[in-house]
Amino acid sequence: MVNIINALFLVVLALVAQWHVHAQVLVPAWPLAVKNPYLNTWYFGGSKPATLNNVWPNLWNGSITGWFSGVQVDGVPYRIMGDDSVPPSNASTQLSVQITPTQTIVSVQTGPVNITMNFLSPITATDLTRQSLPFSYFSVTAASLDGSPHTVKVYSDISAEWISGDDTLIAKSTQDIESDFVILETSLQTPQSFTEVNQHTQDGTSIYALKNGAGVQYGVGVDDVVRNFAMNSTGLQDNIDQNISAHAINTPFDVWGISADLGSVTTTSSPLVYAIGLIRDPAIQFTTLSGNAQLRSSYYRMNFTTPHDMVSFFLNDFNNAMSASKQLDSQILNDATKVSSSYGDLLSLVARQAMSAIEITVSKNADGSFNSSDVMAFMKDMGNVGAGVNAVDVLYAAFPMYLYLNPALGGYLLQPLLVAQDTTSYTQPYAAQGLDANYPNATIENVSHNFGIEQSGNMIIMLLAHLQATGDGSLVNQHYTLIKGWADYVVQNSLNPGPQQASHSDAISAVNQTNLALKGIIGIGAMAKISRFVGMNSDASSYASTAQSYIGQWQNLTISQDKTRLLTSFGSDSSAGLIYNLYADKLLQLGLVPSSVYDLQTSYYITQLASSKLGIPLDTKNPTYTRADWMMFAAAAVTDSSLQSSLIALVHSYAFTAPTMNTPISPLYDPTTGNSPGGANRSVP
Ligand SMILES: *[C@@H]1O[C@H](CO)[C@@H](O)[C@H](O)[C@H]1NC(C)=O
Ligand SMILES: *[C@@H]1O[C@H](CO)[C@@H](O)[C@H](O)[C@H]1NC(C)=O
Ligand SMILES: *[C@@H]1O[C@H](CO)[C@@H](O)[C@H](O)[C@H]1NC(C)=O
Ligand SMILES: *[C@@H]1O[C@H](CO)[C@@H](O)[C@H](O)[C@H]1NC(C)=O
Ligand SMILES: *[C@@H]1O[C@H](CO)[C@@H](O)[C@H](O)[C@H]1NC(C)=O
Ligand SMILES: *[C@@H]1O[C@H](CO)[C@@H](O)[C@H](O)[C@H]1NC(C)=O
Ligand SMILES: *[C@@H]1O[C@H](CO)[C@@H](O)[C@H](O)[C@H]1NC(C)=O
Ligand SMILES: *[C@@H]1O[C@H](CO)[C@@H](O)[C@H](O)[C@H]1NC(C)=O
Ligand SMILES: *[C@@H]1O[C@H](CO)[C@@H](O)[C@H](O)[C@H]1NC(C)=O
Ligand SMILES: *[C@@H]1O[C@H](CO)[C@@H](O)[C@H](O)[C@H]1NC(C)=O
Ligand SMILES: *[C@@H]1O[C@H](CO)[C@@H](O)[C@H](O)[C@H]1NC(C)=O
Ligand SMILES: CC(=O)N[C@H]1CO[C@H](CO)[C@@H](O)[C@@H]1O
Repeated sequence: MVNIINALFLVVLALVAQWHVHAQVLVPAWPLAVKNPYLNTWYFGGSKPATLNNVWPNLWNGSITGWFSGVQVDGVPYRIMGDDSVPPSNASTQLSVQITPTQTIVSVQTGPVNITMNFLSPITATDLTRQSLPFSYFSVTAASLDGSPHTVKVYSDISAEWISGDDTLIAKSTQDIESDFVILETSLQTPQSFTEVNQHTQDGTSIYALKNGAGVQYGVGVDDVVRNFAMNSTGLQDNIDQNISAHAINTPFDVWGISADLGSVTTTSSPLVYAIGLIRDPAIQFTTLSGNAQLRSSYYRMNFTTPHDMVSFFLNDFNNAMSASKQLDSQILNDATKVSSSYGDLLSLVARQAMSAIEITVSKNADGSFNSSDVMAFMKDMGNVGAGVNAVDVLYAAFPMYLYLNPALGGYLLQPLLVAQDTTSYTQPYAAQGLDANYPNATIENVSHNFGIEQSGNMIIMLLAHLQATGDGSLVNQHYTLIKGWADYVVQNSLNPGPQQASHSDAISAVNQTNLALKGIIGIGAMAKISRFVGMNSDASSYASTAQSYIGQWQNLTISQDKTRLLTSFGSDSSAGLIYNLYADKLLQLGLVPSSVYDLQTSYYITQLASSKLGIPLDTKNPTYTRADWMMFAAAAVTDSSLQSSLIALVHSYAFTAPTMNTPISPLYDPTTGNSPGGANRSVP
């Protein structure tokens, strides 16, 4: 077990060590409220980042999610977030930005005080209620710079851009104002179930909330009007504009704002904490080949049903969430630093990205109660990297993160794929690529494709990784025959993959890819262990000896004639590249691949370092193309720790020093320029 985790660390935990404390961090984008596929708002930076008070935050995909904040210090207004020239305000000066796995912290100077904004999206992978709750924290503290107290008033609002990708639609406003909380809610006047426009959900309700108390006021209405009131001496009037549903979201833009008068402050004793949420129910429509469409709810719905329940729990949980998040941040960064100094930075950037791609759900029984033993998780394809919902090759890339944080999550992600294919109506001999492409609809399709070895190998490898990390044999016991069918398929095809392709986005068209063949062979070795676990001993022996025989033949076909490296195509002695699937042999501790092979490929990567700016190509025939996730897998499978650090450092350079993009980082990039093909591809690295 310990060794498995160590192998994982190589992949998951290598990316940061020093915390970034700079006036500006050079990364493509910083996570702000990044909790699930639809509550996924970032600050887009890029190579010449503007300060947070000169830009609008964006949904991951690049459309504005209006979010404005300002303060009044001794009555003087300062804008601290958002790009609106109304109301007029004095310039605040951005002092520092710090990113940890769960927090993004921005400090600004507003005249005689420092204001610190903390954007916290907690990661609680073993607490499914908290993890699935679609809320993030935005908290604000103030500290006087001259030692004297100053009056501080904080204001913040969101627009209805959070609830629709089409701003010509009409929103409506509801609110729940009670003695304990101010809760402002917005949804489309006519929600459209399970529908997306520009990657936004069209059936959600956004929530902006603050604890109520002395000095707390709210206002809903036209942006300039509400912000003017909030930032001048009149203040918000607890007014809800009754005209919101008389016009489109953008004519004019309305905002939902809440202010708090902190009084005279030297140093705030506790932060002012806003909750920002985007709730939907049901969350996922899961459709099997029988046509049966199951409506599934987010896991947290078993605990909370009303916005008041959710907000009350979430805001009262802030101190606990903050201390647990700080603890997780330091655990991740400590583990990462043991691997390489630049690993922690990368994890700080991608931890929320990886966790926010998934939603954890439960089904309902016939009587309407929840079935708490039917947990399934669904991953949205966020950027064309894989193929669809629970894209099997994207799960494979992200799996180490889930194994590290809570391996049961991996099982919840595999479960719908297994259930959907374990029927007589699914007749492909290999595993499906995913559950179609129409998130939040998860639909199995009985279609043929060219990724049979890739996806079957991925499924078997992930099933064994999950089994080893959890000891939970329920998936492999229940679906043994299905999984064995995939194993038999890779037995038949791995040594002759022909035109089959590896992961959807590898963009290698060569025939007989050795890295793909290796995945199939490792899949056979993994199946031997699964068979042994379920007591099918003759299957186990047969798969084990096949895997042994194949790996010998594979070596003969894959080692270059001059014995300097592994080829990327059988029989093509000029081919070279990343053989990243070696990682699976390490992860599963199969010991299938001889150490001489690791050493050989390690020495090849060493020869490539001098000419590599940001990475090594997946295949040297396509020198403008590599993937950050596969670079990390390759790094995890080398036998030289200094090479390992160097490979991780290349990915770090791609992410941190050459941001040519301003969207959340994509795993696909040009290893010389850092550009992303198509400019937009992004998914869980
Ligand atoms: C956003 O999604 C659309 C498809 O809905 C796609 O065409 C576009 O490239 C994406 N943009 C980014 C920045 O990911
Ligand atoms: C103000 O912020 C800067 C940058 O984060 C920090 O160095 C300084 O100590 C802060 N001052 C106070 C009084 O908090
Ligand atoms: C504050 O702004 C509102 C909206 O523009 C305006 O009606 C009000 O008169 C302003 N109050 C002061 C004191 O300027
Ligand atoms: C309500 O909105 C409509 C459409 O934008 C506008 O014509 C009308 O003047 C507004 N009424 C009020 C009272 O603001
Ligand atoms: C949710 O409800 C379950 C069952 O009542 C309880 O054990 C769990 O602690 C609750 N979780 C939270 C975060 O309140
Ligand atoms: C709840 O889900 C489990 C797992 O899918 C299933 O075995 C069980 O039959 C379900 N319970 C009910 C009452 O449907
Ligand atoms: C599944 O698709 C294959 C073609 O890929 C087809 O031959 C087969 O009949 C389909 N199975 C069912 C049950 O529809
Ligand atoms: C999901 O299915 C529903 C029908 O049940 C449909 O209205 C909706 O457009 C689908 N969503 C997507 C993203 O295709
Ligand atoms: C793929 O490799 C196998 C085994 O070496 C060989 O028999 C087959 O001809 C190759 N296929 C192609 C298209 O090169
Ligand atoms: C590999 O090639 C060598 C030399 O041709 C041969 O002796 C050996 O049997 C081959 N091994 C396998 C497993 O095919
Ligand atoms: C990257 O995304 C673009 C569009 O956003 C798409 O055209 C291109 O095919 C994608 N590349 C890959 C390798 O998926
Ligand atoms: C828009 C605004 O309030 N501007 C103020 C900026 O600060 C100076 C003095 O500190 C004021 O004179 C301006 O009115």
